[in-house]
Amino acid sequence: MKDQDDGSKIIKAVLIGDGAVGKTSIRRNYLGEEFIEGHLATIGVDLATKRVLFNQDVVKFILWDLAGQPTFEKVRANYYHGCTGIILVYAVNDRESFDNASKWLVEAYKNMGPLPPTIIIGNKIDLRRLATSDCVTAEEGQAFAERFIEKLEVPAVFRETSAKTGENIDGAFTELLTMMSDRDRDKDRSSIFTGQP
Ligand SMILES: Nc1nc2c(ncn2[C@@H]2O[C@H](COP(=O)(O)OP(=O)(O)O)[C@@H](O)[C@H]2O)c(=O)[nH]1
Ligand SMILES: [Mg+2]
Repeated sequence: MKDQDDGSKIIKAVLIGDGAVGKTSIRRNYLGEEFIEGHLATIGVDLATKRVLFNQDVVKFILWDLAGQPTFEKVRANYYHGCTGIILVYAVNDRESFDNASKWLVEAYKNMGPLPPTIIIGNKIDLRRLATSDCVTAEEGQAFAERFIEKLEVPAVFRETSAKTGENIDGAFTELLTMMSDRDRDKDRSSIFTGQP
């Protein structure tokens, strides 16, 4: 956790995943903004902030919303820095976005090293019952998350959401913030023993 000039704390997390899976919509829903039906591709990077309770402090939570297009890879690289949480999103009705999920973690790893607490989100569950092609199941999402946790030893949870109906969005962020604050507290505790800042 970083201190700003005015002494207040900030924490940062980054939204990653293919284009059009709903990253911006998830962020908007979390911030209480209305759902937009059309897709306006995020250009480069967007930022949103919210005040949240974090280890008994009110802190500024910064969410980086990165453009998913491969052409923005260089732009994205800067924004991973200093993030202590990841929100990885795919859409349940877009199998390719699920297949690409591990590529996103590889990109994050390239830029951050060992990964911070991560929430893996299967979004657009409201579309599952309408879908004509086969959707990614909750079991597949959970299995992917478990493989990831085991392989990289990262605290991670899997949740399914709808940014349209708002289902599970707040819960997903609460889980992420809990993992992030646990990690932060563990760090503080270990620095007491080692004397490291
Ligand atoms: N039905 C439905 N549509 C969604 C959901 N989330 C996003 N969308 C739509 O999917 C498109 C892409 O969303 P956007 O948030 O811009 O995706 P991003 O590129 O990942 O930021 C938009 O047309 C949204 O309205 C959802 O949970 N359900
Ligand atoms: Mg976007």
